[in-house]
Amino acid sequence: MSTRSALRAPHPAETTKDFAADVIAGLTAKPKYLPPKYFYDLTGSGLFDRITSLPEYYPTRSELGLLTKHAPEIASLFPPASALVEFGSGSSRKARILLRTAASLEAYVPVDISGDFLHEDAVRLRRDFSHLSIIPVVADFTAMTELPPEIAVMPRAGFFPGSTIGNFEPHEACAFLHRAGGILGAGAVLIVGVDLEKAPDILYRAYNDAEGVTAKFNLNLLVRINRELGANFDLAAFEHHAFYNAERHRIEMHLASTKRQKVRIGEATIEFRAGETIHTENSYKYSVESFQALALGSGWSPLKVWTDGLFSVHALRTT
Ligand code: AVJ
Repeated sequence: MSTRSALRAPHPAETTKDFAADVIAGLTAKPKYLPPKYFYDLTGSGLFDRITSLPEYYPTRSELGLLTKHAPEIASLFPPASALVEFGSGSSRKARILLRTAASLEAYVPVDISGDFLHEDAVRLRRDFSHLSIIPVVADFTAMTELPPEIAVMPRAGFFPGSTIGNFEPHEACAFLHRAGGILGAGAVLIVGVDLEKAPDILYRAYNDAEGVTAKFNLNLLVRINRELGANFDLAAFEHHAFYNAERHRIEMHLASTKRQKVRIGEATIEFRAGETIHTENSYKYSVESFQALALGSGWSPLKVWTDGLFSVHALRTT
């Protein structure tokens, strides 16, 4: 059900040591921050799954609707006999919509950091799409530099749904698009899902749901730090804050300390002022035009875009 990670265990490469180092670096920085990739432990992935079906959280529903409605047209843009490469495939739920429609595809290459999940999913994909070569790649898609040799001679299409690109700073999104163009090669097509800028109250509600699932998802980072790094965060002394920063076109999520307090993480002690926050996530929002401009500056020409007024799916071709 999730865009990027149905229930999955952390990748073995994502060691406790990296986690500890990233947490200490983020919490000793000014202002304090934590990398959003750490949201997705088993509990966090489950909470994100629940977010995707909340009435206020429109992106997943919108994108699934757009992919379903426009699948034939999207599939018609894939080069003949091509391989579809998905960056951060999770459960492949969205790719399946395209795989069902795109008769011209020869291979599907889901790239994900979670090997267990990927290999389980590959078994199901081979059963459901017996005409396709299913070639899972266990990798951090932001660090991936090459494709499997099996698809070396095939033309490629790329797929990056879920508005995961919104987690990147715009300059990082540009760098990712550049690298994706290099990996996919000349003549490649990229299908990318991008959440749209819209009335701030709609954005606000999508990250401040009535049931409090997003708050739980955000606070779960502290639960995870307590459990995995032996910290003593008092969960009752931190609050979920999410708001739209219109100037920077992004939703910001923070965890705000309700009082002056000290928290111990292993050997380290971190001090909080009353009201001080840990910045846990940015979710950038684009207009159709601002995303097309970003793509053009990153080696991609806009081919076509589909929107429902809330969310956009872009088709790009390497320039
Ligand atoms: C998975 C990064 C697209 O930004 O909307 C959902 C994550 N955070 N609710 C998003 C998220 C809070 C989501 N992305």
